[in-house]
Amino acid sequence: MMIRKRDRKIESENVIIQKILIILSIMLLIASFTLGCDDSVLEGLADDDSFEAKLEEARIALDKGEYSTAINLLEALNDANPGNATIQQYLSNAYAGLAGLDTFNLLTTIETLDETGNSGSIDMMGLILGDRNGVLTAAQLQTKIESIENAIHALEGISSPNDDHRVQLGILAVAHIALTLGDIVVADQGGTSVTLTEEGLDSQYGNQPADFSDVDSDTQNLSELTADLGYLTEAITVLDDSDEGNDLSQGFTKFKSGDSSRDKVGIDSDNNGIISETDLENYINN
Ligand SMILES: [Ca+2]
Ligand SMILES: [Ca+2]
Repeated sequence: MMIRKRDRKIESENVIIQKILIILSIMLLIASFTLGCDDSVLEGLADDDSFEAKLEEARIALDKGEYSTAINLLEALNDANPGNATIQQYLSNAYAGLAGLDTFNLLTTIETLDETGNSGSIDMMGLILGDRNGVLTAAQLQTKIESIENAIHALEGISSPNDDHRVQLGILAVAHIALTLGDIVVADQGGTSVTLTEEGLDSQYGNQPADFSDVDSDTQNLSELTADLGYLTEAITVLDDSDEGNDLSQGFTKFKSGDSSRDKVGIDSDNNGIISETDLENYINN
């Protein structure tokens, strides 16, 4: 009897340890998705009060949505500490925020992307970056493209990107593709604004097929769009492995490769890993 009791005690201790381990691994998972709040990266630099204080100041500015302040602080920090992944990620957050994309709160942004409806279409970005109908002026397109490019370049500077960085880069890539396509349509059709939704872009052309052969190559920016496609593909791989972003990975996959249930082609309409002028025309036309 004594032995059985002890067995049972050991058994119940094991259950408790298992529960603690499960809770710990859930906490770790959450922590990996809220890297913005992770202070462990500061460990080696803890004795540098001014560095830590400035980084904290930037973090607070990011959290308040004071992106220009954050950029000024972080650009200075980045110059003084080249190659620091935390600074580079924060800098990317700040530039993305300036464009209207809150990558500092990555999980919230993932949820918002899921909720913008028409998952898999350009609408998920148009409705975040534009007004409530997805409308952006030509001037807004220019400044947002520039900010998103700065946000992408900041992350590209990270030598060993982790999963958070890859997801962030994928979201930025979709934003960059959407804004660039809007810019191409404005260059092609004239006008002072564009509705950055599937329906809005389609309505610009009516029954006429889109033809971008007369849009200059700087505006089309095809090599950067192909790089975006690569980042999008990497983000899908990361999101597929996480429960958090499963809906988003499906939306991204449809945006990339098409949605047969709606007879809609993807932004890489022939799925060859390269974005061509024909891909962009096909996306509008089909
Ligand atoms: Ca044309
Ligand atoms: Ca292609």
